[in-house]
Amino acid sequence: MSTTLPDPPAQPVVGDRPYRTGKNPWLVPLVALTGITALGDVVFMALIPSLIPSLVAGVVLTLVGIALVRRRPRAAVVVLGLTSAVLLLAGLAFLSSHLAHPGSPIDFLHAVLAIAGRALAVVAAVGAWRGATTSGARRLAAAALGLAGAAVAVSGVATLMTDGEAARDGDIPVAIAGSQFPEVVAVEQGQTLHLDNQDVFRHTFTVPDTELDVDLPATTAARALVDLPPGSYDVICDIAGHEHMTAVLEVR
Ligand SMILES: [Cu+2]
Repeated sequence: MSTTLPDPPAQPVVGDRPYRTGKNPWLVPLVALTGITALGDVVFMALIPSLIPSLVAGVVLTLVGIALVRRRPRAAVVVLGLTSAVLLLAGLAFLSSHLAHPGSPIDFLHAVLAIAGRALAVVAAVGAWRGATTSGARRLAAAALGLAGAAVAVSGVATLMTDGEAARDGDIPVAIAGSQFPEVVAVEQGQTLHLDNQDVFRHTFTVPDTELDVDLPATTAARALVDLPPGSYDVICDIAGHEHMTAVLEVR
């Protein structure tokens, strides 16, 4: 007489490795990278303040992916990996302009997080999908930490190095704070504005289709001659996500 043991429960297998939450070393960095990147997007939108549709969609998909990790790890890897890849490609052009202006600590840190965080998340998703080795996951985590440290250092140094132009007698003071211009800026032709950006983001003071286009890194000031014919001009901030920043420039 013999007893037969029941078959062990089947495990989904990717490559030659068991594919389970507890066993796949890439799921933790994948969740951490996508979670931190999504949190960065939320903080960034709260600070601007403005909702950016693609980032909102990314945050929602990231939450869905993280919620799926325990029960449906393969689906979670697909959702988190694809969301990171699409947002990375979609955001490159817009984010690279922020990388080129490290004088704005918030914009710069967000750009680093959005580009590097998403690139590393895509790597983690590929690693999780293929069930790659633990040492690879550790190297990825080390790379992410090193990058974050370097980004903070560059941003801090760049911020310390930026300074503003002091106002001179006769300048018209224009304070930019809370991502808002004064509603109306009134000057006489030939007068000079003293534009004081008090925010921790970059702004511009731009009158479209004219020479008046001043770049204002975070917490800096700049003087700008108004050499426009008398009239009423729309002023904008030419930064993506700052479309709500408008003013009227009255030139007499
Ligand atoms: Cu702005």
